[in-house]
Amino acid sequence: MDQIHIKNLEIFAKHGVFPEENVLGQKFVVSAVLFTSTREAGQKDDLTKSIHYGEVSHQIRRFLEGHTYQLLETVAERLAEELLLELPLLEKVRLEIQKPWAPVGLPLKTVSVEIERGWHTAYIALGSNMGDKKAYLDLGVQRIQDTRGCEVTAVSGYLVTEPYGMVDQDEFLNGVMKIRTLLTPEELLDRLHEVEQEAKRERVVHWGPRTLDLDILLYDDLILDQEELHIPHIEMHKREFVLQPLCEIAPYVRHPVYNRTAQELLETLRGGSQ
Ligand code: PH2
Ligand code: MG
Ligand code: MG
Repeated sequence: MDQIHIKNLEIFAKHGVFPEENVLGQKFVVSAVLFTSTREAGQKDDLTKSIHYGEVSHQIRRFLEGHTYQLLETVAERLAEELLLELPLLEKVRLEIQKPWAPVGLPLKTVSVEIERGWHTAYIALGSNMGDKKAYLDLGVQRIQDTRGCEVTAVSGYLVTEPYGMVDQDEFLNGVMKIRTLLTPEELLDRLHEVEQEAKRERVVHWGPRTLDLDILLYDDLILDQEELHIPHIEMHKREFVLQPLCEIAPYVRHPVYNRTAQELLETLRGGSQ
């Protein structure tokens, strides 16, 4: 991806762990790499199609002057989040924040923290088979849309499905949503659990009746296997109630393990020749 660079922007601010740093202040030096496509702006010679590095530089200065954090890590984390939330064309940002006068008591050139943060694309399955099922799925979509650093970009239709696995329970309503998120997979999972809790979900029987179930299906093309979190969702290719709504909003999205599109997985499943 194309990059716009801001190098060694000097700002006087008051971040630090020592109280005197919060009073006296010191010099900070910020470098930013803004990842964005410059193609259209370059073709049309039109700044509104790009990111204005002058405005961003002032925004960075206002941010550092307007807050006081203990850690450079926090300055970097919060600043990256603010830039990603406020600049619609910014896909990813790399920030380095230096403190050349850090009170270390030893001669050094500088200390710094560097981070890279950006938007990710995830697909989340929604399911309910208790109470007002549609209202629970709607709640799931709304709460994720209301979450800072999450934007719902597509929602499939909801479909009524027979219970899979433990079959002696009420039929389900299922759907899939596509989101853009700044959250890590673990943070996203925690947020989904909070929303499930809000829907008063009680985890009584494994695979049993539930008011609201929110499962991460895909997160970019990440493959992750942890005790509590498997991405892609381990069963997604076996479940028509997942693949059908997924195909409605993203037939071409590719499963990174099986290297098949959602459409291909659905056809294979329906053909019964997995
Ligand atoms: N979820 C399960 C188990 N079985 N069956 C249907 N039809 N829909 C679901 O969402 C579902 C299920 C465990 O999460
Ligand atoms: Mg589930
Ligand atoms: Mg679940």
